[in-house]
Amino acid sequence: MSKIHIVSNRLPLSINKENDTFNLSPSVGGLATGMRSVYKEYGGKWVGWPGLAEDDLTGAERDEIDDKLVEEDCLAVHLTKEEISLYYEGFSNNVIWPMFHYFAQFIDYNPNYWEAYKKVNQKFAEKALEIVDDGDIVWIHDYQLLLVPEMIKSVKPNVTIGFFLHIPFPSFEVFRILPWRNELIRGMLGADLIGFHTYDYERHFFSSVRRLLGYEISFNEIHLEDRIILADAFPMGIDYEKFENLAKDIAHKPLQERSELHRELEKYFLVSPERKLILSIDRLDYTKGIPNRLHAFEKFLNKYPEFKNQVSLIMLVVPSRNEVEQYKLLKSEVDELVGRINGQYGDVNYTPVWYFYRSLPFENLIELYSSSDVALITPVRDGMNLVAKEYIASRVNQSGVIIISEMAGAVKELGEAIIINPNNEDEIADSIQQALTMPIEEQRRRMRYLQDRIRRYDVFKWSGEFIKGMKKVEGIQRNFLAKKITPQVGKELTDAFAKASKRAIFLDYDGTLVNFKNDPQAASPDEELHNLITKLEEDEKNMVTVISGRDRDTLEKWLGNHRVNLIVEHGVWLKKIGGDWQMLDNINASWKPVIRPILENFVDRTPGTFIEEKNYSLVWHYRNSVPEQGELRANELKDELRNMIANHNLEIMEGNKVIELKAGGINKGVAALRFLRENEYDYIIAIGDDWTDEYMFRELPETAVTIKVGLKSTAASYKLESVKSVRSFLKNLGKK
Ligand code: GDG
Repeated sequence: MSKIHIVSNRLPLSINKENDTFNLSPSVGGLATGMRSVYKEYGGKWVGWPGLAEDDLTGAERDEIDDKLVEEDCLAVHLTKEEISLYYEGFSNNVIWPMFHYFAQFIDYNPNYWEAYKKVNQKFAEKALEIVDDGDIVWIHDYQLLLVPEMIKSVKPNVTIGFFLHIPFPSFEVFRILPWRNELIRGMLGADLIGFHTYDYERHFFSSVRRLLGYEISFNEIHLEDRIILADAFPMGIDYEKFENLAKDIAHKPLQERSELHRELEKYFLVSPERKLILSIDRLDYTKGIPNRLHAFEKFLNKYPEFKNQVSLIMLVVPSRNEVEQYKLLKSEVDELVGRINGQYGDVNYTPVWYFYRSLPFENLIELYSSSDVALITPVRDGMNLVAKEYIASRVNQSGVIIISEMAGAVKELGEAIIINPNNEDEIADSIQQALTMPIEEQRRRMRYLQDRIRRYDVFKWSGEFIKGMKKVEGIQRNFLAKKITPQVGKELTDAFAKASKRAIFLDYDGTLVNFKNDPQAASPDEELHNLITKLEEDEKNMVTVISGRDRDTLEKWLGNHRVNLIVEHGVWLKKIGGDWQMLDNINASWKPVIRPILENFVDRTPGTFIEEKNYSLVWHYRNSVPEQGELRANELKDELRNMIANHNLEIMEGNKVIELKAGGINKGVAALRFLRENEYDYIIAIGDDWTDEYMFRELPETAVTIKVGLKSTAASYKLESVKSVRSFLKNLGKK
């Protein structure tokens, strides 16, 4: 069984020094809980930073920590203070964090951060490579390690890599601002499966992949030169039972055993049974919408004065990144707002906002969840938000209402919650009133649905689904690679070629012999290609035919000096070696003036597109358009032409970023067969990349060697990944 290893910025253990020895204790976070079950079950290791600066440790202390971690199947990546400051606090938290949460104004474009980020990502990758074997699975987590997938893949291509992003992926218009955007995307594309919390983050990622790197995406598959990658949404869950069980225990605890916090909460309700509590829990972060929440609560008290003395907001704010300027400013803003509200609306018996600026033990957290009537979650951006799910799991009597921001990933699964826009204070104030007055039957009805859903898709299901995804992508890649010409198969093909005495060689041009260029006229043959063709044509046993959708003049100009046959415009024209151009069929072009204005209209409406006119066809090129718009317009165009093609006996051919209209019944398959009828061949080989070549692959006799360039599904018997691999394959044939 293949092992599954985890790589994340932090190891799932906290290290404390007591009496000169180091003790490890497990972290309680959701990721640690979910992943611990995974790497233990699959016999893998966890690679990450232990949380202490390397410069604060002696060599012996470092070894002691490493040994203790090994017992827990963990491997430490040690970081110096400088690395922590530049890679973690710098690039991760002052560049990626604000950027991915749409706070571009807070980005610190410090090139030293980027250099450190690359270096430390390399350290993580190297540590992982120490333990990863071919066939293993590696699951990498989060925004601190975006470059690690590629760093591992480039060294060990036979390892399956999963990457999960815990924060949002921003829209392309925001992501493009980053100077290092291409490198980051390339880093992520080292993975075989890329997971996001929601489909929206996934589609933003696709859009950046398309626009920055030009890769094709069909459904949720990204087609790289030599691999297929899957991306998908996996909304992260929580350890539901842990919260539910502890909440049940707390509910049944005798009074004298309850914690101090719990007793304080009970006292609050003793004043009047009508009293209610609203709860919020988050790290002190500008993404969490803490000031928005306070403003809205103030508005609520002002608008609904009957709730004064009856409702308090408990705000647990966990200190975070307190050295950073924005966080310091936020802290003062929150302190001031809390002071203002308590000053204005409070009295000796009533505190409107209970403000805890610290973190609390897990048990207290559950006490807060169980005692609060409403959870008020108002982030301006949040990848998921587990607090919402934890509140649901802790409501064992099924009362309670969630108010949640539409900007939190969790909202997609919480349709029964009250959903608000975090910038709309009036709406939040009214929602608080609605939540506080919601009849208990209604609360239970909603809570039951929420609990069913969150219980089902818990953190174990989440990790299980992600692992299933990694295995699925392994299968897809195996299928796609099944037809790939391995060195062994390549040798068999060239040996058979060597034995043959008369060989017909059909070669498509664009995407097969040369790479696509933005300007089709710029794809002329280079010296290597000329030499390659010369080598093939010199052998009397070979009959080389370049079979292309190109027009006559271009191919004649580029290849006219070679001893090759040319079939162009997908089979309309043939020029045999030493002969003149002849038309293979009697075709008319009277339809062109009717169709051309339609294509022109599409050119006008779609920047970057243009028309190419051949003798017997018209082509609309959209390679240079905005990719999504190009695809959309291509579909519109096909729709619009569908009615006209029957009347004119035309055919629509969809090539690589082109839509071509030409007379029906003519294609590369028909042309190749007709050509073969004139002579006997004992070896036929055809190589092509797009679906116009599929006609050829289907029509040729079964004994023909048909080769598709690229990874898409095909009728051909074999596949080569790229133009480069076609050239080296042909070079080997040329030696025979
Ligand atoms: C990132 C994304 C995404 C909070 N205070 C205390 C405490 N907590 C625990 C909560 C909860 C966790 O911290 C916070 O989880 P979130 O999901 O709200 O946020 P981030 O930590 O920023 O996480 C986020 C998440 O990754 C998972 O993918 O949801 O969007 O930003 O579990 O219970 N725990 C204890 N005491 C506290 O005072 N013990």
